[in-house]
Amino acid sequence: MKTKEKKPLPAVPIPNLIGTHGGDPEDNDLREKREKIKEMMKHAWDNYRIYGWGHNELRPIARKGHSTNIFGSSQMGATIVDALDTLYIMGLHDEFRDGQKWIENNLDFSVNSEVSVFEVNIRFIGGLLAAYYLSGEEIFKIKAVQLAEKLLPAFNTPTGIPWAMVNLKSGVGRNWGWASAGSSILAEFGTLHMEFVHLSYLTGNPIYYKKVMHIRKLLQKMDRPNGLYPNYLNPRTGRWGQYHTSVGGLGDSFYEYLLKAWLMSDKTDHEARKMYDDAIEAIEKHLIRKSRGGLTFIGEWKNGHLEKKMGHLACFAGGMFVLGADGSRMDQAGHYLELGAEIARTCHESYDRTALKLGPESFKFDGAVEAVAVRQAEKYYILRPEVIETYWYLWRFTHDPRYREWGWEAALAIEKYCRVTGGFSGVKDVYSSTPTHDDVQQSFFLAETLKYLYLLFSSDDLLPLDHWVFNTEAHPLPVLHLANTTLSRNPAVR
Ligand code: DMJ
Repeated sequence: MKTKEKKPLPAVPIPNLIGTHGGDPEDNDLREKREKIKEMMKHAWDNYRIYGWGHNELRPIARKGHSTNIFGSSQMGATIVDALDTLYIMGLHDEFRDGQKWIENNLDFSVNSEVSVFEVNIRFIGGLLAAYYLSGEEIFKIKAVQLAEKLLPAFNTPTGIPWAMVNLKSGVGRNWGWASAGSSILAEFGTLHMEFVHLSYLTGNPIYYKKVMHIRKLLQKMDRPNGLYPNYLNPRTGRWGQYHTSVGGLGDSFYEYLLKAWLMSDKTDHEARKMYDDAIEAIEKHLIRKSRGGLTFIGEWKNGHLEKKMGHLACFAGGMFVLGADGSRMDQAGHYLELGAEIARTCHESYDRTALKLGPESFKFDGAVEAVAVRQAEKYYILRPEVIETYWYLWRFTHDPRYREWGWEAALAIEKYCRVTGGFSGVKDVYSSTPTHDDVQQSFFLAETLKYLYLLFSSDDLLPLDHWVFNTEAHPLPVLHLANTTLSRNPAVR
């Protein structure tokens, strides 16, 4: 390791960390289920360790490394970083140490590689910060800060809204070619807040905090059609692109981070809570409907028209609604608990109405069609976590046994149809009883899907929600007990 990398960061008071271990469930049946999830994690990790080590992801059938453009052109060990905290809470200590060693010796951000700012933030910075808080190992904090420094040039735009991609070496940024009118994406530039606040907290350097607060202030000043945030914003002009609003892809985690900014600030960041409440009110009014068959769904708003289609990604919102119930405007806690439960039921139906009992990427509500994918291109399942994530939040807040039952159904289906000798793979068509595999083991399967399943069969004292807030990649970050506006109570910032 270079000496530069050993530069110590200022000492800051570490929040009181509660519930980092254990969570042993109360009865045998639950213990067995939890053990099974741990075994699935071992299978995913061990095969990645053998066939994909250091690559970003694994091709479990070809048994070799895999990557996509979000990680750039270099081998950054995305699966290692994303999996660390899951290994930690499962007590897989040898595997955790193996991952740590790889990070110490190999994880290098001085590479000529163009990465997604959002993906690298949620998976790498989020993963490294969570590993740091859980284990106390300084190396994770140091690496998180080194990477964050490399992301900062992405904010050098006329508005301060960051580019979607940045070259880690040159600092040159640009946007996705497919995004409306050269725009940056709401769910990308709006999903930096949690990690950046923690970076300022841990380093004493306010720059990260300033960058994300600038984004917030700019958004607050803008007009919103029907109170809705469009998914596209041009970083050169500061104008919205296409009027498309969704709680699924392109919009999703922006809303999640407004709520979680408030929770992470020990409920002192009232500005974030207000933005969340306003946004959710408009979403309920314009995007949420009940189907003829009585299923509540979240559609997509496109240029004044509601498309009755819900993505797997939007299923996370069931969990978000229950997480935000306490503290809601005019004490509508009961309403949001109910809404979260209805979304969970709809998403469960989208799983139940398939041959594999795994949900499609996107499903429709159109006449007789309810919660079913229509286009072939929307029938795939790529090991995504959102439905299980919602089951887990519903379980924590209601203790209704149905959520554990539904989670177990999903775990069995993953085991039956996605498990292959060399790991776990997505499937191309959930309506076909003889699945074709896509041959990708996504890093979020280890970071999120298996973590939420493990937590679902653990007792609530493992990572309790009044002390931990999960980033959008399921990396737990502790609640910070400081005033949201100045960070002034952090001695390192004075
Ligand atoms: C994850 O990388 C994150 O949850 C992100 O917010 C969107 N979805 C993927 C997994 O489906």
